Amino acid sequence: MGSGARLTASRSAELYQRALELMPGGVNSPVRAMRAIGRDPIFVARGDGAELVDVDGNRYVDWVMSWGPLIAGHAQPDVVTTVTAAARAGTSFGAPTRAEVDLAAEVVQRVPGAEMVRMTSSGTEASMSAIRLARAATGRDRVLKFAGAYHGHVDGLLADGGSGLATQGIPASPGVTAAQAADTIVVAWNDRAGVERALGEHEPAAVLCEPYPANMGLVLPDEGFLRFLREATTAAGALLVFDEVITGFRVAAGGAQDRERVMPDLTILGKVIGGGLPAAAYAGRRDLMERVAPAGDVYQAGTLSGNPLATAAGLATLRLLDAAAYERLEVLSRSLGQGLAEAARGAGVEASGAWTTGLVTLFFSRAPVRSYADARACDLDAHAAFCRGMLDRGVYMPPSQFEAWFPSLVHSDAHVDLTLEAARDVLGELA
Ligand code: HOZ
Repeated sequence: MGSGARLTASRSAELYQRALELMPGGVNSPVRAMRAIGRDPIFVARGDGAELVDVDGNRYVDWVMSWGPLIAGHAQPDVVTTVTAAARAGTSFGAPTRAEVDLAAEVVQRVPGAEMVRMTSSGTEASMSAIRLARAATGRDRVLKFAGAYHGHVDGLLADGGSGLATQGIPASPGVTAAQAADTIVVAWNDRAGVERALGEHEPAAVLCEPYPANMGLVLPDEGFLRFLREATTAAGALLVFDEVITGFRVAAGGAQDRERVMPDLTILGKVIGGGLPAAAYAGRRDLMERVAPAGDVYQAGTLSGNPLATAAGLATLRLLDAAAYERLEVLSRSLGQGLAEAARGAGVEASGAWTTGLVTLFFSRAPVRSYADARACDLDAHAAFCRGMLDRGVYMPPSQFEAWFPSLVHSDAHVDLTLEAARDVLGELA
């Protein structure tokens, strides 16, 4: 690690060649591939706090942090100890455990809109299940989502999706039926008139949004937009569903709904709730959640839901997230977000920064980014060159303009300084 270092990659290259023969694109999730920045993926050997070591022995400051779960860092000692103890007691039972009750209680205590919780293994499952519940509760089929938002790879929610779909330029995936596509209404983020129109024309079961969209880069809501969504959905008889897979327990103890004081009917959670192991959940109003089987008739299930290792990791992580932790995360995120924007300005590169507690993006666009269309208009070649240069200097940032950086509690001021020094260097070359 260190500014100016050039990396070796022979073991990564060798593994990638083998992987290409065995797995589509050589990876198990497209966002890992690094095709959008014109290079091969880096194979990781281990994580250490806020740093990654690859199979060639190169060390990086990690700003991806497994795409969000690792708010407490790689191999955090409390998490490792708790998970190890849980594993010794058995890795899965298919029967209820005390840890599930404890984790559900933590969620209900922290997340304002969560009166009851159902755990799943992935955010995709949680999104799919929340939508099923919204449809059952309202007797309506359609769902309104926003362009550039990503809610996992649920068939009907892939339209105009952010994250890997945006990175690969896939506007609508083959394999989604016409009926599923027809039930999805897509509106531009921050477009009040578009939402009003769609609510009137389509009578959706739910408006589904990431309250702070972070799968097209971080695109914060305009002032009052979330409150507008709350009022407009109530008036239209639709549910408001917040996908807080990324923002949950990250931007504040109770997620974006806590920060913005806007209460959704249902909330989708993931990433931090599993502390780096596979766990997610959906939660919400008691009257809605009691429709879920076996309390009610809306079926949803999972062999590994509430898995003892994942619940142990989630609980250990949540217990580290006190008020001081969020203060630290805010200061760190501001230093990084503002520092990157200043570095771009200093180098004369057209860029605009976006940041909130625990999330940062540098858009290669002169104008502030308010929508997916704005994000797509960024200079993607410049972003790719920036990213390659940062990797060469030991900074592992998201290899896509359509993803956010994930500051954590274990990033130090020195990590930020090293990152900004590398950024000034690379941006200077780009200019
Ligand atoms: N949702 C994550 C970032 N946008 C990435 C998960 C994945 O697709 O692998």
